Amino acid sequence: MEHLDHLSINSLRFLGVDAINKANSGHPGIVLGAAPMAHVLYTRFLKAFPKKSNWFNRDRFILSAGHGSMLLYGLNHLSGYQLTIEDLKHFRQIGKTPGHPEYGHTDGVETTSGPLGQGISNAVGMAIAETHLASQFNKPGYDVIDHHTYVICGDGDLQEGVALEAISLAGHLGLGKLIVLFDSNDIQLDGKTDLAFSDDHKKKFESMNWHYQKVSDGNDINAITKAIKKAQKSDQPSVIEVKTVIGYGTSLAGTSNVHGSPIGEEKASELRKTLDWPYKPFEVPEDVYKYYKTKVYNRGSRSYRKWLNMMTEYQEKYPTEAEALRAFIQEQNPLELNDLPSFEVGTMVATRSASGKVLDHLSKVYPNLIGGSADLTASTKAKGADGHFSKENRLGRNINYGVREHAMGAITNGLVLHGGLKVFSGAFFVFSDYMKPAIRLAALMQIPSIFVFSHDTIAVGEDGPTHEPIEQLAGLRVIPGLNVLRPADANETKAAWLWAIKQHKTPSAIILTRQNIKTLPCVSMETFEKGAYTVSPETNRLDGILLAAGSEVGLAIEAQQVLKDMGKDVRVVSMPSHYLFEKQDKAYQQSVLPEHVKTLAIEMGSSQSWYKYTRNVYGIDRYGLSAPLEVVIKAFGFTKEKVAQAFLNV
Ligand SMILES: Cc1ncc(C[n+]2csc(CCOP(=O)(O)OP(=O)(O)O)c2C)c(N)n1
Ligand SMILES: [Mg+2]
Repeated sequence: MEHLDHLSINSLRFLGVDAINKANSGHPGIVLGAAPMAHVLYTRFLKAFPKKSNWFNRDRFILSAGHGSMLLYGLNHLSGYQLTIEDLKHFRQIGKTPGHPEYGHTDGVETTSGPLGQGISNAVGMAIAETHLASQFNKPGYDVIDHHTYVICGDGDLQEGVALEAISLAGHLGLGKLIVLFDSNDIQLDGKTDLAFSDDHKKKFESMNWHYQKVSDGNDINAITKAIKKAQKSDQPSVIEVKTVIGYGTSLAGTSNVHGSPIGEEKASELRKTLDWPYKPFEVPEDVYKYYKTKVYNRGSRSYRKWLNMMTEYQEKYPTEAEALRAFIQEQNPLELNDLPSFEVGTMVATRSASGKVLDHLSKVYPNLIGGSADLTASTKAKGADGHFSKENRLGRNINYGVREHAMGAITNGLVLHGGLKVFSGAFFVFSDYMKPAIRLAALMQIPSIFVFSHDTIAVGEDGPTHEPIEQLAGLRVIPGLNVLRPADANETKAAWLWAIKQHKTPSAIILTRQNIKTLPCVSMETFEKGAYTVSPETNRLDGILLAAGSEVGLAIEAQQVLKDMGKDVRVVSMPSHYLFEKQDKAYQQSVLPEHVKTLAIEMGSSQSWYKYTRNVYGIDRYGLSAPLEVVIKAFGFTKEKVAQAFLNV
């Protein structure tokens, strides 16, 4: 091994060991074992310019095994990202080096990883984004979008269902520029992987249309180099299983004891002897900094400049495309509510159908809008334009996810994280449970993924309780930073989409009906954005308020009439978004929902999320029924008479 490679790899190892010791917390095992492959990747392959960490055509690198965060921080520190040695000394303290890598928090971190399986699935989204954008923009001699997506993952990542879903789809789609380095050390948290795992990785990957290679010695950097070169030539996504030793060099090597606890001062001293490392904690030989400066930073700088020059020529030769690419990257939003199709008041339209129509329109306005459903396109109407995205048609903007909801969520996030695209997914609302970890990460990362869900209540009907959401609305509404939009009709659906598509930092879940519901007068965007508003006012005297969302708004308006006939003058408030309503000032909130006015919240789902607005909730806190929807709705008492009675009973 070259002296400088050797020195660099051990720098990474000791930065990890010492930072983890100082924090008295962290995962040294993977840092010690996987440092050589990470070093090879950065110094010999990665095309990234740390000074411009958001350079659009950079290679993406995802440490899916996010518990190895100190490896990433070490690499990024050496490479010249905004990450100082002081930051490393504050590993796992409030600051730039949190326990697991956090997107938007630390320079050079491409995604938040740590929940195993998510990172590698995000990477599949990034690789889809790359091939799609390349097909939209590249011209002969001008490969303006041309980068790899690299991943380091561990045994745990590959045991997760989400990863398998994503890997299977990546193979099917032939994402040749996705290259996964698998830190295969046969150890995980609880012990040897064979406690719970006996798959044949080679057979498994090959059967999923991946290019598989094995490197039998994780310290053999030339073998790793050769394998990456070979992987780059493959049309299939590639996995390189690199056999490593967890906790390499320590007396705990090869055991799970070194997976997730600091090795301590004593063992660190022993390791210094074993690896012949005379340096103090956090001391990095100057030659290593110089080496990374030459191999990563300067090489990246040259690639970046080359790309800028290419873009200048591209701009001259293909001004329209260059302008379109700029618009993609800058996330421009040309649209207003009036630009979208309108829905006639009084017509009966399912909001999923309205959503489908709006989406078709949006696809025309936004040539960078891409997405698809998990084998439910016909039901969710969440379908992208320009045909199916496939090996043969990289221009297709409809992604067929198959029945892989969890990967769909994570891939959606990866597509968004790549940049340049607006991205949606579609599923039955009840199966949002299958996507929850990815939705949570979108919220945590503050990225504008759009999750479309249809079949929102017990009104699903015949399919019965397995398919009828109850607790899902409450569950999603408590995710911090996620805007759950439950439009009351076709026109609110339009507004919901417009809101979602204009976001830069907020993910949205748009919750839609299966059944037809009455179209209400069009709400202005300004009013909609307040999250709740009076959709049908009291006539003279405010005897009370019916507060609802989604299909129950129409029901509340009918109940308002029943109450009127009984001499009660009530207001109906539509609340499509708790999230947006919470952002309004007290004065507005109180103008819509004045205190001390009898208020009944109505929702065909868990009562849980309404108690902050009223003590009186007409909800459903049990599972549904299988029968025609009118029967189910009636059985649960969601008729205008029953709702009116419930109000009177309060
Ligand atoms: C979804 C999820 N489940 C559990 C964990 C906790 N966890 C972190 S690392 C790990 C073991 C992973 O094993 P492996 O990928 O082989 O890492 P190694 O022990 O080799 O470092 C577990 C269970 C997690 N981070 N994410
Ligand atoms: Mg392992």
